[in-house]
Amino acid sequence: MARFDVVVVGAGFAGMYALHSLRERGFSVRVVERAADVGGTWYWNRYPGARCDVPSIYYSYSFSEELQQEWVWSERFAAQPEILAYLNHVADRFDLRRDIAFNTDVLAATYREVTRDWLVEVEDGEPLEATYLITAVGCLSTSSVPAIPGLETFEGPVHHTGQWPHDPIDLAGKRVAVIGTGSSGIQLIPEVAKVAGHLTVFQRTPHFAVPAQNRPLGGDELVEAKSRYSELRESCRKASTGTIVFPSTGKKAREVDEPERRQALDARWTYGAGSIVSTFADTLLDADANEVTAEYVRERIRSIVRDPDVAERLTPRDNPIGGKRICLDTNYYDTYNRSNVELVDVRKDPIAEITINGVRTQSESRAYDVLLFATGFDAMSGPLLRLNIKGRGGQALADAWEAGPRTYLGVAVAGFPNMFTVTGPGSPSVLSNMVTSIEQHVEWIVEMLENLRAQGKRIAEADAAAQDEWVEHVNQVASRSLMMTANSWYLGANIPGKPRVFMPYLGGVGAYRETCERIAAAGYEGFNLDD
Ligand code: NA7
Repeated sequence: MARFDVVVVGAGFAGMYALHSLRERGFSVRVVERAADVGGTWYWNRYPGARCDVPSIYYSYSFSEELQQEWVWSERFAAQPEILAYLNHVADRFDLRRDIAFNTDVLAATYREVTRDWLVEVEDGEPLEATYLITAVGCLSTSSVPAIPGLETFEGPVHHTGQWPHDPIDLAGKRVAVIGTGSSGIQLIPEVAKVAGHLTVFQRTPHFAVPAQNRPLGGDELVEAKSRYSELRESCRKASTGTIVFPSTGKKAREVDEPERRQALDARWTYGAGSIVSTFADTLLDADANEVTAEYVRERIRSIVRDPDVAERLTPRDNPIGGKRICLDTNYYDTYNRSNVELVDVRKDPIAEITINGVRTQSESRAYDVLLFATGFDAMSGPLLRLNIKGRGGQALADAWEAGPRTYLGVAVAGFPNMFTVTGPGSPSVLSNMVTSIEQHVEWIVEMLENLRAQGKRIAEADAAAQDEWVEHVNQVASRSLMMTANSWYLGANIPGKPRVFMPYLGGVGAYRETCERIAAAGYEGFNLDD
């Protein structure tokens, strides 16, 4: 059986960097990846319009000065093909593929108490043994397709945005249905509308979207950023979202008069990106303050969408703005002014079934050639639970997390020695620039393994009491935010039966990094270390 110091699961941004860092420090590593190549999220989410919502200058690795200087981003927000090309470049440049087993899905990962190591069983391959298990599976890699009666009977192609085929799908002139209007749907819909003969969008909850204001990155802008890249990266590491955003006014919404309010919101609407949510200091803390920004966006929707009835259906009223992840759009609302686009509100007219040639709602049957699901993911805990992990005493992670994920710092789990979860639940992860958070986690984990090695220790396990305290802290920070009141995937609300627990840590990337550093400096406080 092949034996390694570390088995890493996943070859996206996190797994690739973990491999590089560990190898540089002399650990033997094998990465297992279920896809045929590197890229993670950017390998799978190839749907038309797929684009990052963090500026490309910041949504990239900072660990290599040469890499960040040589790579040329063409747009403010990079599209999926460019990010995937970047990750392929990284894989080539650092010769990563030789230690990655592709097309290798993990069936089970089991901690063996006698040998004090991990056994990783994979489909169609030899099992692997390793002292340490690092999960780098991403937060949004388990697609969720709703169980709609009759789905299996549909005779045309059916695709989910998170598992988009590699060969182009011909949508020209076709009758297309898109189900779901979160970030993925909002990016996909304008692209489909341009080519489809007819597009029906099945919407359950309207989401708030603001214009991305994407644009080509002028040569000067990139050159200027590169000339002070280390300073920009340092700011990202300290920032609460791990990226540089349009700064908040720092004022409460009700502290400013109407002209100043409007001017502040206009500035952020024109600038683009999600910073509209932080225009005022209390947007996510006070429901009345939240209404100020929410109403501003609602007014914008009404001014873009010509049919008042459609505009009203597109207007979010159920959730505070920012309660769900704000979507960045390019011509999303304007798409509903096209004559080939129709919007169905499935709360008023629920989908009853999918038939061999279409979708039947309670009031109407419509025929389609293609069905596209943009229905999201079993987020954060989903990708970890599908690994079928068993820890000390044969306890399944699924059982330990029956009432929702519990971790220490989002990086370790009591009862699961020598397992580390990159951007796991309980860390800032999806509330941040993922690349900043991934680098921080990987560096922290690798440093810990080096420390263990230097001390002649082999085992690190989160202490149950330290974990309880961390979970309590994560919940307490979340309880202050209006994000707790939205039915979002942050809370698992999109998956029927999933425990309602706020999974990411809202304390901010900068403060979280300081906590992790303090814990490391104190000899990995909250971990039980053993020889
Ligand atoms: P999201 O944000 O979870 O959006 C999924 C969408 O699919 C959302 O509009 C859901 O409505 C809708 N949905 C889910 N199930 C159904 C059913 N059964 N019927 C109708 N509509 C349904 O996933 P995305 O992929 O868009 O974005 C995920 C993240 O990726 C995003 O936040 C970025 O970080 C990148 P709902 O709102 O639940 O009523």
